[in-house]
Formats: sequence, structure tokens, C-alpha cells
Amino acid sequence: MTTRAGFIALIGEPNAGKSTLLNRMVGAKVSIVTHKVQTTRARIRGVALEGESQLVFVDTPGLFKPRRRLDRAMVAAAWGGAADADVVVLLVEAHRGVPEGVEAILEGLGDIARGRKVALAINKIDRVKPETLLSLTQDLNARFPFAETFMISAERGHGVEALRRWLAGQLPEGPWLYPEDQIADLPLRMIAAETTREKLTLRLHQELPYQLTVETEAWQERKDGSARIDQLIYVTRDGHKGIVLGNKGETIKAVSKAAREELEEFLGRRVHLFLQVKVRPNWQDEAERYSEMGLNFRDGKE
Ligand SMILES: Nc1nc2c(ncn2[C@@H]2O[C@H](COP(=O)(O)OP(=O)(O)OP(=O)(O)O)[C@@H](O)[C@H]2O)c(=O)[nH]1
Ligand SMILES: [Mg+2]
Repeated sequence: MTTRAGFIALIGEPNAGKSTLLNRMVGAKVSIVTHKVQTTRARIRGVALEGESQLVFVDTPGLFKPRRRLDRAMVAAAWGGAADADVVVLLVEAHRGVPEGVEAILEGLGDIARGRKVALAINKIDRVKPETLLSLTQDLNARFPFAETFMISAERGHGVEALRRWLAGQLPEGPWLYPEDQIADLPLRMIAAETTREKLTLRLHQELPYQLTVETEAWQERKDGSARIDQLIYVTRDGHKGIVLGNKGETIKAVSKAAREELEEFLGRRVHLFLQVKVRPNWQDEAERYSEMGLNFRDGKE
């Protein structure tokens, strides 16, 4: 039997539903999801099987007009993911028409499309009427030569099977790239840090989620089968530290509890999670913070 394997980059504006789609394809939560923009910061791979094909999905940070060094590194990582992939899937939101951000992505896609197929996935179809979908499909296909258009709801699973089957057939023939039972290639310490960052992002308001980063400092396997995980939350200002801690430490306690419960489920064993908040005004200018996140510091240069 001929096997196929390859990389499929999921790209799109922030909040389009890329991470939701990756998790659905993989059947497990590999990439964090929130209702806020710019949740994903680096490329995250998740592996799915379809018949004799191994599909390596690459979740990417949303594409937007970057302002800060971190933004630029994120956007570079996203375009890099598309340029390295065998197939690219552009996700757009069904209810937003063709915003400027999508127009800018279509411009950038010209170069990418020279070496690979680009499919369009109109996501969140649960939010619109069928007429809207028809006109959006026509509009987008008039602007770019997509290989195929899919209408999906990453959250509810509609149309996802058809997309997966089509993608499986597009991948080059060759041996599988990962062992059959592997679903992600993100180190556990990074998954743990991302889980905490997701809970912080869900709880904190305005700019704060964008001003912090989480790193797993230590991971200790205990004799009783549990894991002790120590993490650092870097914030840029004293005032932010107070907000992250919350009144009598209630915010950090709630974040820690939510992250611990999710990690216990993911790992299938008990977890002791210890969070510490550190003020580090210039963490966004430190190369080490970027490598911890899986980003290239130099990509962020102006
Ligand atoms: N109604 C609806 N909401 C969805 C669907 N797919 C994703 N969402 C929601 O859209 C929001 C953003 O989803 P994410 O998967 O984090 O989006 P993303 O593209 O990874 O975003 P960034 O990482 O910020 O670039 C979340 O609140 C999801 O629950 C869908 O099919 N229907
Ligand atoms: Mg994401």
C-alpha cells in the first residue's frame, strides 16, 4: 500500500479558528484556543491519520499588521509555516465578508501559491445563512485561484471530514513522518506553559494577555506518579503583577486550578502546579524568551 505524508499549514487572520481546526483534526487539544485575537504565538504541529495518509497540521499565529517585535516574529513564523508546507489552508470567518486583513493575506499568498496548492476554508458557517456563503465563496474565488473551497465549522465539526479527505489525497507519496500514535511534537513543558497562558488570557482583560509570557522552569516526576511543574509568568510592569495575582491571590489561584485540572486530564495523572509572577520590563527584547516560545528572535527585527 502506498503511504502519503506531508505538512498542511493553517493560516488566516487572528481568531479565524485555526487552532480549533487543528485540535479537531487531531482529536485532542494540542493548541490553545480563546475568543481573543493573537492567542497562538508560534507554529504548533498536530498529527492526524486519514486512510494511508499522515497529515501533519501546522497551526500558525494569526496574520496581522505587526507593531511590536513579538508581533513581527509571530507573523514571520506564520508565513514561514505556509512556505514550508505541502498544502496551505486559508481560514476565513464566514460572517465577516472580506476584511482588509484578508485582502492583505491574499496579496501575500501569491508567492506561496507558486509551489503548492492553497485551499480556502470558510469557517464558522454555523454563524451565517447559506446565501452569505455562496456570495462569499464567489467573491474570494474571484480574488484568488484557490484549488478548492470548503465550508466548515471547526467548532462543531461540519465539513471537516471532507476537508481532511481532500487534504489526504494532496500529500506527496512517502513514508509517515511520525510514529503512528504520535499526535503532537510540542514538548510537554511547552504544552504546560501554553495551558497556563490560555487560562491567563481568558481571565485577564485588555492588553495584559499580550504583555505576558509563561515558561516552564522545572518539571519533576514524583515517586507517587504525579508531576511537579514550576512555571514563571513574566509581566512587564509592577501593576501587572498585582492584577495577575488578584485580590488576596484569587486570580492566580483560579488560573492555577484551571490549568492544573486541564493538565491532569491531558497527562492522565496528578499534577502539582506552582506559578510565580516576575516583573521583567524588557522580556520582549530578550532572545531567550523567544526561543522558549518556539519563535525566532531575529525574525522580529524591524
Ligand atoms: N461559532 C464558531 N466559533 C468558532 C468556530 N471555530 C472557532 N470558533 C471560535 O473562534 C475563536 C477563535 O478560535 P481560535 O481557534 O483560537 O482561532 P485562531 O485562528 O487560532 O486565533 P489566533 O491564535 O489568535 O490566530 C474561539 O472563541 C473559538 O471557539 C466555529 O466553527 N464556529
Ligand atoms: Mg490560534
